[in-house]
Amino acid sequence: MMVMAIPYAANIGLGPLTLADIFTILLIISAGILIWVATRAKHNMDDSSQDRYRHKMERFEKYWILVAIVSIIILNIALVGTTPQTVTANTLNSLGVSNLQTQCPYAAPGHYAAACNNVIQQDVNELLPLQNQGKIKIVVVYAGQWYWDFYTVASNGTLMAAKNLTVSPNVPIVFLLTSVDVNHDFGLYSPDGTLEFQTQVSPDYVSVFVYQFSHVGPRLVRCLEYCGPGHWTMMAEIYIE
Ligand SMILES: [Cu+2]
Repeated sequence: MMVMAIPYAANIGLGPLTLADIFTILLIISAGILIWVATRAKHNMDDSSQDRYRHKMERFEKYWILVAIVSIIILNIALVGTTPQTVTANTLNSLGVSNLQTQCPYAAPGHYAAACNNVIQQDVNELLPLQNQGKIKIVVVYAGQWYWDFYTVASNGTLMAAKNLTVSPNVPIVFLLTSVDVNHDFGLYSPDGTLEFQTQVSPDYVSVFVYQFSHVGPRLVRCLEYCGPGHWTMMAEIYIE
């Protein structure tokens, strides 16, 4: 089987830990500059030196804003092509898939699942030939207060409830996710507690997310959007083997 590393940000050394490190370092630098500015601000300056001081600080402020803007631009450029949305779109495009539906017909609360069933089945039918050729694996996820229901797809397109969902590494998994009630967020953690990816799961909408696992082992799914008092119990496991 061909091993292809999907270039997620997390896979190119910009994972959550590194980003936390960068954030901490920037925080310390910012605090240092704040303290430096505060200790140099004199209370009892005469008018002319106060004017000069104000001008100096105004100039400094402009440079500081420029640093922030340039940093944001550089970070955005560095992440081009590696955001999950781009990776999902590129992977599907390279497989010739362009017709996936995401918007379900309008439904009243309590009827979201029924409204999205047809959309999910259409998407499944569109993806089915690829799964039957072994090029992808389809996983359908229904989220609700407070559970995750997983389904795999048989070769004829029938959804089958998966009690212990097991998928293979090194095959793009196409997740089709929807919610039967409120907004949830599908967060997937590797065994060492690193967040591998997360994607929004909304009622009346089908989220499409492509991910390829590179390591075997169990994964923990947690809800990352507060969805009521049982939110913290909303956990499930997926096995990669
Ligand atoms: Cu939730």
